[in-house]
Amino acid sequence: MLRTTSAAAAAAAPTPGAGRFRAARAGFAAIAAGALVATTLAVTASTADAADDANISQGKLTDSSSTEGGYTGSRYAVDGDMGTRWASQFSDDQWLRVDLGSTSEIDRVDLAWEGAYGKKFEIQVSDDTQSWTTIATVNDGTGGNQSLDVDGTGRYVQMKGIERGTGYGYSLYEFQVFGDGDVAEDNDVPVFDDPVTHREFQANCEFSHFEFDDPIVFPGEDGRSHLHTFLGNESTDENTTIQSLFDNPSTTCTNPNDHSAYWYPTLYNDGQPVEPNIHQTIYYKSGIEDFRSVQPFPEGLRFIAGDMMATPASFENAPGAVEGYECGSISKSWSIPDYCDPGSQLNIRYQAPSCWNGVDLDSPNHKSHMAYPVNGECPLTHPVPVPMIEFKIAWPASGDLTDAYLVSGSDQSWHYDFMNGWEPEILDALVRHCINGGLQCNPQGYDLYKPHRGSALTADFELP
Ligand SMILES: [Ca+2]
Repeated sequence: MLRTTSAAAAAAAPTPGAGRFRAARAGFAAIAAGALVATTLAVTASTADAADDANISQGKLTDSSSTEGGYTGSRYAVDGDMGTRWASQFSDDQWLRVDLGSTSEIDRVDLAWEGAYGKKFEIQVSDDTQSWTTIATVNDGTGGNQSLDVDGTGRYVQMKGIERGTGYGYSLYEFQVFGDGDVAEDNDVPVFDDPVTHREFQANCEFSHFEFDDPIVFPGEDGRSHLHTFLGNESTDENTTIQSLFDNPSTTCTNPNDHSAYWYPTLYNDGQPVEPNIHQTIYYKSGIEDFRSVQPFPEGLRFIAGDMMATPASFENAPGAVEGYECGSISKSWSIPDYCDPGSQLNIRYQAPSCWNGVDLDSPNHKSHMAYPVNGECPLTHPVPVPMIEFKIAWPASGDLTDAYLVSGSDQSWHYDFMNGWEPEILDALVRHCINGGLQCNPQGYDLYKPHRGSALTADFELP
């Protein structure tokens, strides 16, 4: 269920596929001799001991001080393609960095320079991108293909330019780090150069139905619950199970592959349930700083976000609190406003816990198998980062709301329930492309502001 890392796969049993990413020293020389028009690296057959001298930079995440322009981003220096290159702007103090994914032993760095080469530069390693150790210094480089024997350990490796060899910048066709570490699979997390402002996609769903049911808290007990408002899977009732979500896949969500059930206590106004017959936004985001490590929900995961027993103080200070209630010009209201401008919507934004304990799909209180991140990281007790759901629920409620209330109790009793019914490969594609890829995606997995990054899914919400 969990996406295995390339490290585990490569270390356990090198496969012919993994071997495609292992360019031996001889392979690199062959490329040089074959001129720079070659489009892929020569490869050697995979062998059991290849990991001692594997190319552990190819396909990994990269960063750089600058790029010269289009199609010269840092990722082109680790794409295994001698027809593509990274190029910096035209000044001395530039760097190219690769994130090996985990701390690795490094014993060689090969550089394939374009005409814009580094005369003086250093190879440095780091485990945090803050403190760097120099493991090679070149003072009289002449460009071309350079192979540097080194002895270092670190997660990040960089070429730090000191003095350029020409009036241009620094440009590398390939920057290859060899050693004992993880070898990327070609379906690993995408590499990209864009500044990251978001790491999310929207899984918007419309109102489906009201029921006095709760398949998580009162499974099998018809009419046992207070009134719930259901979004997503149209079959959800007291008998809903993970299996039934897939047996009855019809959904009000934009993406037809999202068979998940989402529900929350119904809002009443003037004694009547308020049907949220307007657009509902459900974000799937990264709740942690290292958005590249977020994994899809495991199949069958279900949980409750929020606290029915919350006090005004605990509601406001809850880790899931975002804006509280909003309407018109009112925001960060920790109770339902008494009055909202006519025509405005009543909204509430609330975030779910996004760290899973890696074991339990549910727990007795339906919460303790999940946790909120602490200081941007998942705690050791709940080490698996999964998407952070953020409900932005909207009700068509405005004007006088003095008689509006949540059926669960106080205004601070806001909570919601989730049962994962995503088609696994579709959720996986959206998480990789949009969350791991640092995008702001629509339900199709497309970032309107970064069209060059493409779309995770087709217009029919299928895999490309
Ligand atoms: Ca390249």
